[in-house]
Amino acid sequence: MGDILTLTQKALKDIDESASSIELESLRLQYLGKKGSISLLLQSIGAMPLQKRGQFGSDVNVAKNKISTQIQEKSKLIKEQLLEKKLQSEVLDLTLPGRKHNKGSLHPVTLTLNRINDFFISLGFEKVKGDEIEDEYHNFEALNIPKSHPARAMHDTFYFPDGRLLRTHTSSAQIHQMENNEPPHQVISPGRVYRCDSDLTHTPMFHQVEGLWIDKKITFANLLANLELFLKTFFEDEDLKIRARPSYFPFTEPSAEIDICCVMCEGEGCRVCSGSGWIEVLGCGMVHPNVLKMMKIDNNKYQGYAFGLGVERLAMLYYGISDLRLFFENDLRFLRQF
Ligand code: 2NL
Repeated sequence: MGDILTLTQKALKDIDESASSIELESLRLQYLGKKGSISLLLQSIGAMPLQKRGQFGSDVNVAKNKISTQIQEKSKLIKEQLLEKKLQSEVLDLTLPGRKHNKGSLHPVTLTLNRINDFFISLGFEKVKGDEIEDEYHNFEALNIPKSHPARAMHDTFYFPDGRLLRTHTSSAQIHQMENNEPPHQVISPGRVYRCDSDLTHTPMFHQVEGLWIDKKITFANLLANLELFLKTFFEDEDLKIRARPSYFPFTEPSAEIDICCVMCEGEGCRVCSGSGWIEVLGCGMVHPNVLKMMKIDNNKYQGYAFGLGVERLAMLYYGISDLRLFFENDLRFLRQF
């Protein structure tokens, strides 16, 4: 009996002091295994007097259960401690700010194009896109630009070997519109145009919006009123002063150029307006009778206006950007501001 008590106490102490699952497993084998201390005690039962066997067997079983329970509990404890340690070493700082995603934004030229389009769409214009590759007829002839015209010279137009070309203005889209539809026509044609020209104020590709409104009663007064409202809306200035100067384009007669009172100096005269107080922003006029004839439009019944504007130029004036090249460099320090 004393042996059992001593053995049990030793076992419980060993289990208590064990520090790992491996150690604990070897203790289990040592005490409860086939050749372990408890088994040896049970085997010794055969050499005992009969009347002592019952009590002894029951005492050994009690000891066995105690040790077994203690091992299970210790095993659980060790696993819990291990998990706790792991959790502490893998700690997550939930207050750490996450990595920021950079949101994309629209290019200032796109933003400007959208604002121009939205205005004319609100007046009832429809958008026509057209192709960037055109033939000479749609880019020049149909617009009353004769073969001798300087705009057709090789240094202004990008030609393909087969005689086609990169459109030099978006009017060609409006020519297609008139060819394929009956009047009235009320369209704008925004898009890329190309000129073989590159310096501080010119890029080989730039964006244009042209407008065309042909109907039975469209007059020069409509042209001026619509463009004045456009410019006041675009520059967000109800009191914006504009003026029309007589000009010349082969495809309009009469023709005019529209100036706005300088947005930088308000007419005082500065570097932006070359001291004049005025800035040219678009060209326009009444569609030339020759163009109407080529489009098989009866010019006794129909007449209309047309205009063209450069998008980069308007974007520079609106945002106060002084260098055209910024639009084409894609420097994020510039683009992030929009
Ligand atoms: C400018 C001048 C202009 C037009 C474009 C046009 C189109 C057709 C018929 C007649 Cl289909 N005209 N477009 C008219 C006058 C001026 O553009 O300075 N653009 C940047």
